[in-house]
Parts: sequence; C-alpha cells; structure tokens
Amino acid sequence: MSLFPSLHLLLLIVMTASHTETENCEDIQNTCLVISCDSPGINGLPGKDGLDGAKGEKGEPGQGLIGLQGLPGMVGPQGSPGIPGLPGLKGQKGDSGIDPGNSLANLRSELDNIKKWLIFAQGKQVGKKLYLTNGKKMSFNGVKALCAQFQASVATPTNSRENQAIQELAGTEAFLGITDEYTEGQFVDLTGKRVRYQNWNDGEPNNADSAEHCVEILKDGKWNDIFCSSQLSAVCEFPA
Ligand code: FUC
Ligand code: CA
Repeated sequence: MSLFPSLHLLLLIVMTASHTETENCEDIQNTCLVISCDSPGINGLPGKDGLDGAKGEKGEPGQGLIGLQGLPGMVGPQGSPGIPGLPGLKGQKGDSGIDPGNSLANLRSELDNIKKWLIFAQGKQVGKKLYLTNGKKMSFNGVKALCAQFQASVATPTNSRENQAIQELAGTEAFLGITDEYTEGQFVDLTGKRVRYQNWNDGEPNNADSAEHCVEILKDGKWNDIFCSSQLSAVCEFPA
C-alpha cells in the first residue's frame, strides 16, 4: 500500500470537512449576535427592490416595417344642416314663347299676315301681283324712281282683271309701265317687251304733238298716250 491516500479518499475527506464547517456557521448566524468564528461570514441574501428610477428620455423611432393601413371606419352620424347659401346670380333672358324649331314657318306666317293687312287697308292683289299707290301725282320718271325704291315696277296690266284692279286702286288718271319712247307706235313694258294686252280709248294712241310716248289709264279704265312729263298718280306693282 502507498503512503499517499488515493484521490478518491482525499476528495472524500475535504468534502466532509467543508460540510461540517458550513453547518456550524449557519447555526451560529441564526442564534448569535456575535460571530465568533475565525473564518469570514458568507454573503447575506439580496435586499428588497429599490424605488423606480426617473423616467428615461424618449427612444429613437423603431426601424421595423410600417404596418398596412387599416380599413376605413364606419360612417359617422349625419351632421346638422348648414346655413342657407347666398342667392344665385340672375339667369339669362329666356327666349320667346315661339318654338325656335319653327322660326322660319313663324316668319312666313307673320309676313303673310302683314300682306293681308296691307291689301285690306289699301292694296289690290290679282294673282301674283300686288298693286299699291301712295296717292301722289308725279312725272313718269318720278313714278319709276318711286317704285324702284321698293324693288317694284310701275303698274303694267296684262289682262282686264289687272287693268280693273289698277283703275279701282288709282281712282284717277295714273301712269302705266308702258312706253313707245324708243320706237314710235311700238308700245313696250319697262323690260322692253312688246305689250299684248291693250285697252286704248277711242282714237288713241294719237301721239298728240308727236310727243306722247307714255301711257295713262283713265278713270274708266281706258288708255291714252300722254306726255311723260305729265303729273299723274303713281301706282306700283309688287310680286305677291
Ligand atoms: C286727246 C288725247 C291727248 C291729250 C288731249 C288733251 O287729244 O289724245 O293725249 O290728252 O286729248
Ligand atoms: Ca293721246
């Protein structure tokens, strides 16, 4: 057998000695105010938690991903009515009561009415001709100029009905739109066309003084050649 105890034996001895010392000291601490042990005491138990410290500074924003936006919330309750607004601007003037879609027909109708009033008042219409007079006496050139102002011509009867209308309208001697001023004895209208209808008085045309190149309608409707410078009633002829 060796002089040195085995390793196992040594360990057993040390552990036994240490355990015995610890037991002794614990007993002493629990029962004595004075520690009489020669070896230092072991640490006591941890104390209770201290008071909370002062609040720390706000930390930096986190760096994590931002979450998705949530769904819209529920519709809130209806608010109370607002204050009434100011009056609006004045609107544009409305159109007339006439249907604009028929404006042309309406104009036509109005024009026809005006023609009827004119004829009713002082005109004479025969077919497509309308005869009008201002009742004034003037030379043949004066009558031509007057009628031309209204895009009309001097009254020129082409049949007995037209002749009668002119006679009745004039009520006195009036120039007709017929002359033989270019060729003596050859009577033409103001377009130069030879007249077919004629209603001469007995013995006319006689070209008195070799200077009668215009034509007048007499009160009875008969015709007489007369001086163009004579002052006679003016009767114009309009397309009706
Ligand atoms: C007849 C007519 C003439 C004129 C004279 C006064 O001789 O034929 O045109 O009117 O009367
Ligand atoms: Ca004559």
